[in-house]
Amino acid sequence: MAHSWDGQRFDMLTESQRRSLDENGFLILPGLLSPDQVARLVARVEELFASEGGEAGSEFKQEPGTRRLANCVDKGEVFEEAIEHPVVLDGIETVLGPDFKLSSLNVRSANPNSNCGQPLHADSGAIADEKGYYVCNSVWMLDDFTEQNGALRVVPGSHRWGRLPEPGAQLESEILVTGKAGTVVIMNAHLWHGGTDNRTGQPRRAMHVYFTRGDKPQQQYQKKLLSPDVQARLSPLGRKLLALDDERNDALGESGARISGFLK
Ligand SMILES: O=C(O)CCC(=O)C(=O)O
Repeated sequence: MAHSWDGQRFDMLTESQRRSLDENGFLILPGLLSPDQVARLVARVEELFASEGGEAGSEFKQEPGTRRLANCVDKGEVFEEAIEHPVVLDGIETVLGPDFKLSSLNVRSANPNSNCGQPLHADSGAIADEKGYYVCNSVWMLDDFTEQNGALRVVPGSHRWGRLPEPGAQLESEILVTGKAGTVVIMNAHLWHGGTDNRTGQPRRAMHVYFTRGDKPQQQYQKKLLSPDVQARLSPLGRKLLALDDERNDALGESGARISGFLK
């Protein structure tokens, strides 16, 4: 079945893509965004870095060697649109099942010539529980990810191991995820992964549209963070994805807020 988003039609994931996501823990979707969509996202991201300055990312975490933004749904319609991408939502549902919501929407830019490589980790330090997987991320490449500029590394299949990596773990089976700007990677966030050093003179920018299962707290409690204006103009799907009318989410409140896989 096809669905439209921002004027384009998209086919949903095939059975073989779903199987690959299930087995490997990630799925690379090249060309999901047009050059124009990437340019709009990059323009807004750079405006925010300029206006937020040293505060950028502080609603969540700041990270040496990088620039970060947090709470992005509140910071531009391009981000409100992003959370509704039908193919991304299909990938998230493949991992989490039908009961899921946005956990956070953050941006991470690996600085030029920086040792900003991250330890292998699972997002939010999450280990699948008796109901299964409960965190799933999507990594939107706003620049090409290359072997040199701080691409994502992943350990295929590690989401099925039911444990977290030891500090400093290095595995021969890890691979680098490269691709062109406009590629989106659906990533079971229990998968062991991390950013790598940027050895080029240009930033490597990515957007992380991060989801969690309905019975878990959001990393950033959206109902408290979103301005009344943004809340008022959201679509019914947007409200649902942000859990704005969800008493269960209100009860979970801020209990999971600001938990990272490794940043203190
Ligand atoms: O931006 C990346 O390449 C990965 C970032 C990541 O895994 C994180 O910040 O937890």
